[in-house]
Amino acid sequence: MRIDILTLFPQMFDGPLDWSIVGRARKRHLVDVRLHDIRACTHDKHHVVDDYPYGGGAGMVLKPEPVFEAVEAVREELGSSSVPTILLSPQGQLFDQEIARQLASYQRFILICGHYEGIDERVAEHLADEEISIGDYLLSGGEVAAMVIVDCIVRLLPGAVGSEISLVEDSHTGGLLEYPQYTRPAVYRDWAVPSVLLSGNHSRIARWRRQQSLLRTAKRRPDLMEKAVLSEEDEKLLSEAS
Ligand code: 9D3
Repeated sequence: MRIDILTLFPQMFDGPLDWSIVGRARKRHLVDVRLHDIRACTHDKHHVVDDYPYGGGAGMVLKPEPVFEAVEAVREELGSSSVPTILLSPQGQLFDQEIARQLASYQRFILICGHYEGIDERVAEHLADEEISIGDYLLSGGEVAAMVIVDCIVRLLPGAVGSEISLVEDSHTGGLLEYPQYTRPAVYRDWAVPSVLLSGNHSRIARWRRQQSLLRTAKRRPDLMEKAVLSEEDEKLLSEAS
């Protein structure tokens, strides 16, 4: 997979994508992440990338020309005019695991990071294929959002994570929160690990974990509970706890 990231601040990406799963995936050539400085696509003496908003108002707006040129340069380098191009913006579709899986199936795509107070709307209308937001809060730019998306997608690539984890997790938790985990020591500062986990009774442990997942999802994320598909056994585990 190849991901081209267009940004005014390529140095922000020094570090975050060099470690852990993403760093290892890059070293193993499972993914090629390339950064492009949008400012390099200006042709005036002062490399101006922003301008005042038409109609007035506070702040500056990222000009369309350098963004269009930066995307077109990448598309030409890749020899394809149809590389999926995603604009990161607070107005975009909410990023979730389903969108991550969809992007993970692409051979390549381009991420455009906005900054300043916004970006000329013609980028969203005539250059980008999709607009994505990572959540309902304001960031100072799309860079951190791009890092979130790259991290999330790279760990879905075959070979990026130990196969056990990637295969088991989604199917097993079925949209519920995870159960609590513990490791040694069995007692730390007077806080004991739940005794069921030390019992060696694997079916009891499995039931307890499932029950914990159900209970904490119901309590903390009722929105996920509405979408979850529950078995009769699940309903029993939920009701016996209350
Ligand atoms: C909606 C706010 N805009 C109206 C004045 C200004 C604005 C603020 C912050 C425009 C862009 C930004 C920078 N944010 C992103 O580029 C961004 C983002 C985000 O802020 N939250 C969640 N996901 C994303 S993806 C890109």
